[in-house]
Amino acid sequence: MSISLTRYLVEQQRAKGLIPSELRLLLEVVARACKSISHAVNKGALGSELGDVMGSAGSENVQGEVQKKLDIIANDVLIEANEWGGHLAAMASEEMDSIHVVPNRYPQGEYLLMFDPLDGSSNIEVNVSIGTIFSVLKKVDPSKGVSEEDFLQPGTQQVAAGYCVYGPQTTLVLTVGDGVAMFTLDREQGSFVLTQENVKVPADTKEFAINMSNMRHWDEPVKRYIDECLQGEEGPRGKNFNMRWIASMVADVHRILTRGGVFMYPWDKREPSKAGKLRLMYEANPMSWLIEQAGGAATDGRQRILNIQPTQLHQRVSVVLGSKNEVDRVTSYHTQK
Ligand code: AHM
Ligand code: MG
Repeated sequence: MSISLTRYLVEQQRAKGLIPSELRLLLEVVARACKSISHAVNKGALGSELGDVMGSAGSENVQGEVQKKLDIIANDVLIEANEWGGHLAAMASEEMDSIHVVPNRYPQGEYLLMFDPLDGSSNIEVNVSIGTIFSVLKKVDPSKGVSEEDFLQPGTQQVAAGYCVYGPQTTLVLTVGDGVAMFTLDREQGSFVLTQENVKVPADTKEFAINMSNMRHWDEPVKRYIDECLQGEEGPRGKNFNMRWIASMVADVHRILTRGGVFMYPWDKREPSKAGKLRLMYEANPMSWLIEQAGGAATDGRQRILNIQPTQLHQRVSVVLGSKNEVDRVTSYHTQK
C-alpha cells in the first residue's frame, strides 16, 4: 500500500508530535508548488500555462547572477502558493533582494520560509536535473512584526528542510528532524508517494564532487585532499576514487543521499572576499541538515555549518558535506597546523 506525503505527515504528527498542523499545511503547500514547478520544467521549450519557460529573463538577482525565466516562474509559484494560507509570516528567496512579508489581506502565521526556487538553473537548457531547495524557521518573538532579522537564525533552528529534484523522476526529500524521507511524484495520481524512509549516507566513500576547473584557485587543504584522492591505490588513501560534478547542488546531494560521496564548493582565490559560492540560508543550511539527519556531516571546512550565526540573508559559505569520514578528513586538513 502506498503512503502519500499527506498521510506520512499526519502519522508523524500523531506518533511523534513533530509536525504541528500549521507546519503540515506549509509543507503540503510547498510540495504542491513543487508539482507546478515540475510541470513547467517538464514542458521545457513547449512552454506551459505559466508561459515560455526557456531562456534568460533579461534581469539579474541581488547577487548579480543572470535570472532565467524559470527562476522567476518558480519564485512566483512558491510565493503565490504560500502567501494566503495563514501559516507564514514572511518568505525569503535567492531571487528576491529582501524578504516578502505576507500581505495584510491575509492572516500572518509564525513560520518563515526560505528557498532557492530553482537551483542549478544553468542546467535548464541542457535538460539536466535542477531543483527547489527550502528551509523553514519559526519567528523567535511571535508578538512582534516580522523583519529580516527574524531570519538570521543558525541552521540548528530549522524546523523543516528539504528539496525537490526535477530529474528523470521528480523526488521530494524532507526532514523535520526525525531522519530523512523521500517521496516520488506519481504523475497519474498527482501526489507524492513515500518511496524511502530512514535514508542513510554511508560513512565512507570512493566518490567526490567538486568543480575541478577551479583547482588552481583552491586553498592548500582542498588541494591536498583532492590530490590524495587522485593518487588512487598508489597514494596515501590506498583506494581509487571516482568523480561526479552535475553543477546542480540538488542533484549532487541527491546522489550522496542515495549512495554516499563528498560534495565540496570551497572558498577559492577567484574572489577572496566571498566566503564561497553557495548561500548559507537557503542552500547550505537545508542541505546540511538533511545530510546530518542521514548520518553524514557538513562543515565549512572548519566548523559545523548548522552552528554558523548568520549576519545576512544572502550570505555565502564554503561547503563540505556528505560521508562523515571524508568530511572529517577535509575538515581536519583545514584545522590541523
Ligand atoms: P544557482 O543557485 O545560481 O543555480 O547556483 C548554485 C549552483 C549549485 O547548484 C551548483 O553546485 C553550483 O552552483 C555549480 O557551480 P559551478 O557552475 O561554478 O560549478
Ligand atoms: Mg542555488
